[in-house]
Amino acid sequence: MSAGTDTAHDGALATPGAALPVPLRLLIGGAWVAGDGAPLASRNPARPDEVVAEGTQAVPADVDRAVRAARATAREWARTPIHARGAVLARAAAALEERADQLGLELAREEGKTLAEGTGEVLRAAQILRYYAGEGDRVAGEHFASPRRGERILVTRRPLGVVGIVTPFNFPIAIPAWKIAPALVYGNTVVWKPASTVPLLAMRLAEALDGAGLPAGTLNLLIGPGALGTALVRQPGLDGLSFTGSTGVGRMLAGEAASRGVPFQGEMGGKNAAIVLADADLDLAAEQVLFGAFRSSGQKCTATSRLIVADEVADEFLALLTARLDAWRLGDPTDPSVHMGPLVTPAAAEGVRAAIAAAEAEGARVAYCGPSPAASDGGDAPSAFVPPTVLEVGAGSPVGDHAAAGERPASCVPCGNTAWREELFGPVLAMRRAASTEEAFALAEDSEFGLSAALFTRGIATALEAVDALDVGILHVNSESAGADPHVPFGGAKKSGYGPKEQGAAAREFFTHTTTVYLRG
Ligand code: UN1
Repeated sequence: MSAGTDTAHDGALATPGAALPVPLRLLIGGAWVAGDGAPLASRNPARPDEVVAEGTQAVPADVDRAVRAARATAREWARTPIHARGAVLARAAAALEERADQLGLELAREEGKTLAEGTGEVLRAAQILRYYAGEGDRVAGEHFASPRRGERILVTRRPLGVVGIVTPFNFPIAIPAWKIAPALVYGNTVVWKPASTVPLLAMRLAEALDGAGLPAGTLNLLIGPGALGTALVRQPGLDGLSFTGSTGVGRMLAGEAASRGVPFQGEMGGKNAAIVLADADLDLAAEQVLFGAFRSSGQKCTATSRLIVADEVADEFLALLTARLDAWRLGDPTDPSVHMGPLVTPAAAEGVRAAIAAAEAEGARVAYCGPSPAASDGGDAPSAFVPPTVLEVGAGSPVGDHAAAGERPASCVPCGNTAWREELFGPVLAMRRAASTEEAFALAEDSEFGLSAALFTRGIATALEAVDALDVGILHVNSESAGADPHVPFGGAKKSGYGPKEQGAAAREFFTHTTTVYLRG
């Protein structure tokens, strides 16, 4: 439990639903403190006038303080029995479960996803904490025979030490939980920099862990701009960095980490395809493509952003999808009847609108564009809402520079359209038609990313063929491309990921290293 508080923050999980804006604090060395940096206001993207939380940001010098605090407690935490470390996570999970409705509301207000998704995410974070809370009961290392008499060889695990965690806005509590929980349970101490657009939910997770009895300095929370992440990776005292976010920032941090010999784990972009074949249950496929593409306004790295449909069912499938989209309500995400809220900020929405315009200028056909929601109470301020949009690309689109282009059937020609290539992180689905299963798989592979894919078919042989044909980290057969369970590996192939995968036993590969012990009596 933290001590040395220099503000009114008592380290307990505050009661959400209290008057807005909630005051923000950083957690450094066990003290909840105001930052010395610029003021920060976290606004409700559905109601630009509503400030959800406010405070002051950390400055680069705080990174140094936080890393020192994490270093000071690293040895003691590493030697704390893993079951005791897990017990802290279990208590934090219970605290989140108890307040799931209130925290879910705060999440919807701060990030813009629906109340149901927000509450579900809080419960998911608790589930992740519980999974890692049980790590002490699982296999801790390996035991090999020795070629020499009287000797055994053990492979044991050690924590890295002080790890940096940099997390994105789109899962403000679940992604931090799935990095911080394994980091802590394997005996690391943590300096965490969340996206500055979702500081309230970050503070809530840190409060739950702090209130559950983490020793001072074991988890440090720095709220502030991206420059803090760069300062973190440049800290000489840092022993590892786990990042989820944009490809550009991820590659920059990976380069910095590599130049310092610091292990790096990166979960970056996705341009995930849903492939609907002629033998699919089209109604099920339409439901799942809708969820994959438009839940959370498409702001998931696992979102379905490309749709590949077999020629013979393409029009029928589009009609089914469009009918569902017609019943899809946009609006204030805290209204339980709403299916889709705004993007995280008006600026993010502007970027997606510009990309749609670029895609159209490049020849994309608008197959569907939902109605824009009525102007919110933000007056003339730019809206954070973007309606669900389906763009058919292909025939008329500029063709990318691809060596194999000349050898492929026409429909398989790599497509250079912005909506097909770039991760837009919004409710935009780029569609192409395929003349055969082989073409459909080739189109799915026409991306530098390889995070997830969804295949809709009734054919088991086709599904098995997809396992070999698609270079992705996650393959869904007859379900949407998003989603992840805490006990199995999560991460991408190709340029979607870097370093060991996340979650389940895979997380151990990043957050620990091995010691091989040659043991003679
Ligand atoms: C999910 O699909 O439920 O940033 C999780 C992201 C991913 C997490 C996806 N790292 O969207």
